[in-house]
Amino acid sequence: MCGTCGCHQPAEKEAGQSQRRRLEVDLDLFSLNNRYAQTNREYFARNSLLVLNLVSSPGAGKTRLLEETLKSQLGRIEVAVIEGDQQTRQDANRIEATGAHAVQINTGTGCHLDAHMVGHAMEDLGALRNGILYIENVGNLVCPANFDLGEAAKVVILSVTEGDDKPLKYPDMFAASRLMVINKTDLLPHVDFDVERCIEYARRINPSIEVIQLSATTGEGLPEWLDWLEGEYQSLVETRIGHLQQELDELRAQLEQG
Ligand SMILES: Nc1nc2c(ncn2[C@@H]2O[C@H](COP(=O)(O)OP(=O)(O)OP(=O)(O)O)[C@@H](O)[C@H]2O)c(=O)[nH]1
Ligand SMILES: [Mg+2]
Repeated sequence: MCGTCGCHQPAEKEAGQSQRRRLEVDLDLFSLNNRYAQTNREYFARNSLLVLNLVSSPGAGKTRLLEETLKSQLGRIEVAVIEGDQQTRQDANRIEATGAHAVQINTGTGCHLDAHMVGHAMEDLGALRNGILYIENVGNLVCPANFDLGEAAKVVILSVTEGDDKPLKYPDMFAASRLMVINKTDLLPHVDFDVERCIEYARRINPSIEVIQLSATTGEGLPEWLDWLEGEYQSLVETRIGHLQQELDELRAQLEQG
């Protein structure tokens, strides 16, 4: 049962005052989260960090994809990972085995990370700037959709063993994501998963969602994912340079006037 977002509540059975009270609590929770998310976003922008929130069902391959990604990026790009799981530090250990810095957050009964938890985790990653921060959210295709962590984008990972109907059944997550990664394509010959149908469903929910198909295990499709990441990082750097240039121009103008 979720201890924090109230997603376990049978809302349709509630009525009158208790339903209104529940709505007020939810609104408070989301507005508080949004304030922390905004603080995180400003911190990430000041430190030129591209922050991606990886969301999926349990076992879709988030950690495996991160392991392969980090092997390719370490030494070229500053990277770090925040790991969210209910229990254990198994995923953080896997990430650290690649040589990357990882911070594990255990949510206990909670079914998602929130912006406050991420802000605290940043205290352990204080030296990280000018790079990419990956946040692996708790494996859950429902609640993480509703919580802004201050990230640049959510990336939903769907593995072909889960069924091609997931975008229609869990629309909030696909609506909230910029990119859908279809993982475990090496298993396509063995499962009943129609890639085109899945993409059509996802775009019915979110017409602008981007799609990359890959297998984290065989490496097929991985270059496209790495190019996407580096493209996102490059545009963040260019935006940051633009802002700094603007600040410099304003300062120069002030000095010339005074
Ligand atoms: N065949 C195949 N297996 C994969 C692929 N990617 C991941 N796996 C396997 O799927 C299982 C789950 O992978 P994880 O990376 O632990 O999944 P996760 O999304 O991080 O799981 P949670 O953190 O528990 O939500 C592991 O046995 C992986 O080796 C893939 O592309 N192909
Ligand atoms: Mg994992």
